[in-house]
Amino acid sequence: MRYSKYFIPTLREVPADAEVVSHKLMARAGMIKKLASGIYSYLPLGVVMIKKVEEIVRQCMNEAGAIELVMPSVQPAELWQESGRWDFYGKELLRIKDRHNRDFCYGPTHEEVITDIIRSYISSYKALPINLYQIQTKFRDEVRPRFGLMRGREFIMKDAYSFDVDDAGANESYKKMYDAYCKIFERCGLRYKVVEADSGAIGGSYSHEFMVLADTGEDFVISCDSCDYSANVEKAPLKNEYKPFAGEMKPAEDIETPGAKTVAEVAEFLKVPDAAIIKTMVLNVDDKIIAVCVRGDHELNLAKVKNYFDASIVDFATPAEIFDHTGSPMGFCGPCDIKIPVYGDFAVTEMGNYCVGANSKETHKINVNHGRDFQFEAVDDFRNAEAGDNCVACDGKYEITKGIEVGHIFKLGTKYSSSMNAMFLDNNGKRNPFVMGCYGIGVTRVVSAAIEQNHDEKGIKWPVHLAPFKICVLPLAMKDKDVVETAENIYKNLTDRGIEVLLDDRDERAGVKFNDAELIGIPLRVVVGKKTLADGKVEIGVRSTGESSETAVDDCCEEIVRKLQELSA
Ligand code: 9G3
Repeated sequence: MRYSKYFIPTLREVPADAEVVSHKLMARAGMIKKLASGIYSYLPLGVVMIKKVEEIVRQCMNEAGAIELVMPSVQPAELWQESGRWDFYGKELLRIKDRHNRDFCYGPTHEEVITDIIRSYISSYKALPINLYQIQTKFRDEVRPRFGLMRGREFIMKDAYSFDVDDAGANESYKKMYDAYCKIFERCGLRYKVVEADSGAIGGSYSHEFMVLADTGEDFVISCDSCDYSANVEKAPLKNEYKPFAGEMKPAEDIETPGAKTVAEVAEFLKVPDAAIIKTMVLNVDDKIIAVCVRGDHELNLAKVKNYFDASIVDFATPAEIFDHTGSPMGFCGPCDIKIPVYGDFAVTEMGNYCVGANSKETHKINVNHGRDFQFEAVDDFRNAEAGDNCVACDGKYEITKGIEVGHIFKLGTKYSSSMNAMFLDNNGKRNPFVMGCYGIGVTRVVSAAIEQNHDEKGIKWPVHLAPFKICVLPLAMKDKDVVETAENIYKNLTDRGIEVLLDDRDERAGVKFNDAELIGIPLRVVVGKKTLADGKVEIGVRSTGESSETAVDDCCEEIVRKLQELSA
């Protein structure tokens, strides 16, 4: 490709709203351009990268026996009303009306559409299992889109759906996708971890997330330092290894704590550690108001609360709900003398003589003890796991790393087939709902994640197999006939070998050409300058190591092919 005939609008400056390096570099390297919040145009270099990831995904999905189709991005409300999800989702579901004033949504996912397709054509177990997938644009109206393509509102997803006769079959389909995903991320050259995940609102018996390890990841991955257990922090379970408090219970006492509200402020005021305070969170669990107590230095895990109560919606209670049910203003809730059931995280069982909110403004109770001053309905695992916690699977310790979720696979059970009456006749002639699985990969997010893992201060450092161009040829003096002719010959020689080459034939200074080549991350460069050419030589530079060497013009193509093979190993 000739730079002068292509379109790579590189930028010196970083867009103001770019916070993470992949967003900064994709904007500066002329790969994306923001149209609106969370909505991006994929410029030519961005499209090349997206197609490379799609190609890897397509190959592995086809090898796993999945079949490609494409479903519409605009979906009729009727299907979502059948599945019961039309009223379940809030503002995240972008709803639109057509000219006849009929309700539609811009597809955030396609369980309803694929189930409607299957129920129209498949009615016998003989046609199962089947796995259909698409690579398609999705829209989710995220409340805070950020980090460029990492968390956009419009994005490209590969979503696959499997249909089996029973749970055993569904497990096989799930395993095939699990293995295909490992192959996909290996071929993308990504360092990733598979973690047990919380299957969230869509039910199903289990799910796994594929996490690319990167500091800018928004998800927290808990992994054991001894065994290979790892899980999303939403799911990572904790052992109940706490001994009940057996110390002497001191008399409880209300004390004024003016100006102290947060755990840190109260701990400071009372000169006690955070761990000697209990936080009482008032929650709305499917419209039931309850309280959950966790130790002051721990974090409540809402996903665990939701799973414990098998609830659809769990949220923090509003100030009004808190006042109605505890008589307390926000921030002073405590477990004593309130009309709602109180639950506790395992860790609070070994606490005694601790401090809690007194359910009145700027007042706390000290030397409180459960069993005497209030009762727990139950204690269970309600907090986030942390680094240093004991692993549930062995006697190792948990570690915590940040990850970018690039893939998520779920067993769905019959959630959609039952609600949408998608049935097949089994080998006894009995009607059964399909047993489903669904499998997503964030294609545009994979491009961001690859840059998060492959960059330096000069720009992107594409691994060879992902690079949009393997080599760039940089003639430094566009007015010098020898320089231009030599560069053209090298460009032609390499292109004729089927290698993706970018010839920077712009009439620009050397520095501009070097900077752009480094910014867009091309693995190898061939510099054709007057001085070295006078000795019949050109210079070959390696992006990943910064090393460069001079080579005779006649040998340079062989040398480049050798270096490419070296880098691809
Ligand atoms: C919605 C909106 C947002 C959503 C969903 C529905 C996430 C929704 C879960 C999934 C599960 C799998 C197939 C591919 C892999 C993931 N966010 N999910 O269902 F209406 Cl607004 O999408 N779907």
